[in-house]
Parts: sequence; C-alpha cells; structure tokens
Amino acid sequence: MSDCIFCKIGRHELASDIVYEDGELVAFKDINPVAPVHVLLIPKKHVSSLLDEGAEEGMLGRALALVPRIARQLGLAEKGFRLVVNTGKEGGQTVGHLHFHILGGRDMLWPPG
Ligand code: DGP
Repeated sequence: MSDCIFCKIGRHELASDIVYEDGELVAFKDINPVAPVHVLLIPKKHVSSLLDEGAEEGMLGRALALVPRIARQLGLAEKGFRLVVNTGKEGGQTVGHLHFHILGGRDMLWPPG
C-alpha cells in the first residue's frame, strides 16, 4: 500500500527511530508513547491487521519470537513488559497496518482501558 504510513516506515520513506530491522520485520519507537518504552513491531509487507489473511503463521511466529529479543535489547527483561495487538475498530486499532505494541518501563494496569 503506497500511502500506508507504516509501509513507508518499513521502506525508510518516512523517518522513524528504528530499534531492530531485518528483511521481513522492523521495530521502531512509537511517535506517541504511552509508556517510558513504547516500540512498534511490524511486518514490512502490508498486512492490515491480525484479521487479514496475509497475517500468516510463519510471519506471526517470527514476529512473536522476536519480541523477547527486542525486549531484552530495550532493557525490559528484568521487570517485564506488555505486548498488545489492537485489532479493528473496537479493538482500538487506529493504523491499518498490523503492529505489535511492546510497552514497558512502568507498572501496567489491568484491565486495560
Ligand atoms: P493503534 O492504536 O494500535 O493502531 O496504534 C497506532 C500507534 O501508531 C499509535 O500508538 C501511534 C503510532 N503512530 C502513528 N503514526 C506514527 C508515525 O508516523 N510514526 C510512529 N513512529 N508512530 C506512529
């Protein structure tokens, strides 16, 4: 999707603070952080959400397996972190490109708002 902001970040057409990148996935700091550490992990390929048929098992598995590595890199391994995938309108998704929020650096509340 040529006009998708996260596709543009993945193609380096839009500036972002990248903390991890490989051929398939990229993680960058959220522009509007809600925790001291707030990073978004995305596939470079356009996948609109977890409900998209393009959200295939292999990519999802690799993304999930990468989360602890990124969490350690960000200093979140000792105290823990939260992983969130807002999905669809009622799920609170505002950007139509699959993204995993990695949140840490403070105590998280439950239930979430
Ligand atoms: P969600 O509500 O789950 O769709 O989260 C979208 C997140 O994306 C939100 O926390 C703000 C972040 N975001 C939106 N636009 C940009 C951008 O251009 N750059 C970066 N780094 N983050 C963005």
